[in-house]
Amino acid sequence: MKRTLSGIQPTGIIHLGNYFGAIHNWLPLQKEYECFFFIADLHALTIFQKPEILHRNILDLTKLYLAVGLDPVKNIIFKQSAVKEHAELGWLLSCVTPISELERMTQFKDKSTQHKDNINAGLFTYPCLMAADILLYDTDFVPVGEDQAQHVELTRTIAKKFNNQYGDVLKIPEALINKVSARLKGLDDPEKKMSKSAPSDYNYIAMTDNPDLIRKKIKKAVTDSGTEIKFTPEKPALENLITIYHLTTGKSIEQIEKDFAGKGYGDFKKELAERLVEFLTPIQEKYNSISDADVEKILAAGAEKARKLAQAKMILVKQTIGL
Ligand code: ATP
Ligand code: LTN
Repeated sequence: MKRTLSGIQPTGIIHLGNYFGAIHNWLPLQKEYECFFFIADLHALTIFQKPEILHRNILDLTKLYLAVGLDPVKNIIFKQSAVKEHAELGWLLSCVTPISELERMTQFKDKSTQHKDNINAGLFTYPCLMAADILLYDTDFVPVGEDQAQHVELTRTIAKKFNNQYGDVLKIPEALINKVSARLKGLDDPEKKMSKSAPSDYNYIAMTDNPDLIRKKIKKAVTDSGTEIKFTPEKPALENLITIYHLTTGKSIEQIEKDFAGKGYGDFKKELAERLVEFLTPIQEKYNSISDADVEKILAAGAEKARKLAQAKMILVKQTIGL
């Protein structure tokens, strides 16, 4: 059976961009593949995290994985830091990764501009650890949003280089990117991606936002000039909102344009907010019904399964390189 693997950093509340860009695309994969979904807590440390908040975020992100329908029995759901082979392989891979490749990474450039006071070595070698996450499990497919495509590409480069140097031990993975949801934009700025670390809460709809807040945020979302509900790059803000409507309801873009023919932005936004409330309410109910103890148990069981596979792979890798 082919394998897929993906992870998200527990750095705050997950928003619609994370959901549709990543997790939503994981759901159908559960039927077809052996899936690994993990919490990238080691990666989160590349930006300073308050310990008690990090711990809470790890539990909450796992809860969200479960609430949206990732099955902990069928899939391996775990925390990266619980399987020490990730860090171990990360080191080995850093020894074949050219600095010049790491310097090209847009995420490194963005994050080191955003966090000028903490440009640490981990932020720079982040892609080596991400490559280890992927290569440790002989992953075939990596479902991510567009912003992670460059890291998956570098993973392929690192794996090929390693294989050239030592022999064929690492499987070359492929990114899976859903074109429609690859990059949702900020509600307050359609030029930038929707982001957890945006300066304003009005940039995103969090998966845990309550109905009133969702209505308020959609009402405040920037719109373009004109009044017609039309999906066009000339109206980037509206294009983003129509994409969210499409992803939330499953309605085609053409159908949405038809449904709102002759209506204005106000009507459209009101409807969009209600559809989002309908979509998020059952997820939030499920989320609130899961206890921390349940989450801890699931993470422990997942780590145990992941660890077995990771240990076997590391034995092979270490033998190959003469350790
Ligand atoms: P931060 O703002 O802290 O960088 P983030 O919101 O970009 O965080 P990540 O944890 O880096 O979130 O990403 C988790 C997953 O969500 C990744 O697969 C990423 O590609 C995807 N993703 C993040 N933002 C978006 C977005 N705006 N549109 C589509 N996918 C996204
Ligand atoms: N870099 C990713 C998180 C991540 C990941 C991975 C995704 C860490 N390791 C391995 C896919 C596969 C992010 O910021 N979302």
